[in-house]
Formats: sequence, C-alpha cells, structure tokens
Amino acid sequence: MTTPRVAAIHDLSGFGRCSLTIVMPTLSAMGVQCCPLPTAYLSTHTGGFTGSTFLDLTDQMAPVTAHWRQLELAFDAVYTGFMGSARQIGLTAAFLDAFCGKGRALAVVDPVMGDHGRPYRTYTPQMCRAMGELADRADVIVPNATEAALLLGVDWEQLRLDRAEDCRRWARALSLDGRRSVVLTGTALTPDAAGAVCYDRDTGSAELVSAPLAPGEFHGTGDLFASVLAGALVRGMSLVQGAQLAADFTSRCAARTGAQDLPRREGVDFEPLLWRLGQAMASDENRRTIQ
Ligand code: PXL
Repeated sequence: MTTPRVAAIHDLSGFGRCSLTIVMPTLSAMGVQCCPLPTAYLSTHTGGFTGSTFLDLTDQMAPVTAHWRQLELAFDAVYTGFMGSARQIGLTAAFLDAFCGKGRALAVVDPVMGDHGRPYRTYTPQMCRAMGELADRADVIVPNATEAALLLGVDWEQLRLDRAEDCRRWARALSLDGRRSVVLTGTALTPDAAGAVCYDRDTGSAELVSAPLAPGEFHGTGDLFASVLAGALVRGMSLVQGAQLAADFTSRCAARTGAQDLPRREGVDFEPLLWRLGQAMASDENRRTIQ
C-alpha cells in the first residue's frame, strides 16, 4: 500500500497539546504522511494559559498553496482545524478549492469554534460565518454540539444529544441534504458513555458509536478524535469504523490522563498509547479495534 498523505492546516502551539502537536504524531502512528501547513505559532494554546505569544503565519498560506500546486502534489485528504482569523479561513477555503473535489483529496473540516455552548474568546461572529462557508466545502465535518448549533443557527440548549433519534436527526440536519458526511461528537445516551453520531453520505444512514466516559475533561480531546478519524478514513476505514476507533482511543487517553491527575490545560496524555493506533492499523481487518 502506498502511504496515504494528508495536508493538515492547523496552528502549532508549543505547549499544551492541541492542533499540530496532536495531529502530526497521531497521523504518523497510523502510517499516514502528514504535511503540515501551520497557520500560526503560539507558545501555548489559549485555553487556560494567559500571555501566549502569537506569530501569525497567514501570509505564508497562499505561497505554500501555490508551491504545492506547482509541485503538482496530490493529497488523500486535507484536514483543517482551529483558525486564527477570518482571512485564514478564506485562505484555507482556497486551499480546499485547489486540492479537493471529485477524484482528489477528501476535505475533512473540524469546524473548531467553541465548546460548552460558547464560542472560544478569539472567535468573532464574522469568523463563525466564515467557518460555516468553509464547512460548506467539506466532505466530512466533525463538530461538537456547540459547533453544530453555530453551524445550524440554533440555540445550543436545543441541541440535546441524549436520545438516539434526536442525535440522528441533528446529524442529518448538518449533512446539507446528504451532500456531506457528519461525525457529531458529544452524544451522551447513558451517563457512563461518550460517543458520536455518524451520518454517512455514501450509505445515507446515521449510526451511533460510543466508548466509556472518562472522568474529567482535557484540552485537545477534540483534536485527538478528529485526527484519528481523518487517519482512519485515508487508511480505508468507513466513517463509522473510523469514528469508533476515534472514540475508543480518545476514551483510553482521557482515562489515562485522569488517572494521573494532570492539569487540564496540559492536555490529553496520548503519546504512550500511540502504539495502539499502529496496532489497530495492522492490515488484518480483525485488528482494526483498540484492544
Ligand atoms: O484545540 C483547539 C485549539 C487549537 N489551537 C489553539 C487553541 C485551541 C483551543 O483553545 O487555543 C491555539
């Protein structure tokens, strides 16, 4: 098998485990080549730290896109996440237009905008609108409940994810009439499970996946989940298989982090478990589960 290749458009935050410091090792562990296009360098992520440095790399985005086009690079997927400005989101949309489409790269957009019912403090309404336009180009989106509410323009309180039928309905509503696949995270059908609902545009079905809910909440679990999903899709797994793997792995990493009582802002302690992703990717179909 040739090594699948993913272009990853995210920021690089030096400390705190999120975005590229999760995306790159996770894709590598899954046997996927990751080509990063860093949108900014920050000393830390912005959740729980103050005074982070910020080196804006937006001006590099169009030249990198042009150089990669000139080289006639082809990607199996383009995977996008956290954005720093509306301009960055527009340049990311231009990148998708350059590399994605029928017979070309799969566009996997994690429409990172917020959590717990609120946009992140750096996300303006203009940015949220631009993120909606970026997500319109996606083949697969991976929103949490807050981001789903922002994309749909509904009140977050309305978006209850504790009944299977409601979960399926919201996932279908996010699919733009079946044009894109959706993995909506944050489903909670029982108090001891965390999961996602997957609308697969290829099959037209909406299915639920879940894994044990780990106590505590850690920075970067959304990035970890979406990275595993993106890796699984380019390794040929179905949307539901990929989401189940992502749920299992994220659950294990969160449980490990919680057991050590690490500060939430330092992020999810995933590195010692990466070998499990390599194992799950072993060619034997039967081993495509986390054991
Ligand atoms: O995990 C999302 C994320 C990515 N990058 C930066 C962040 C956040 C969330 O707070 O601050 C810089």
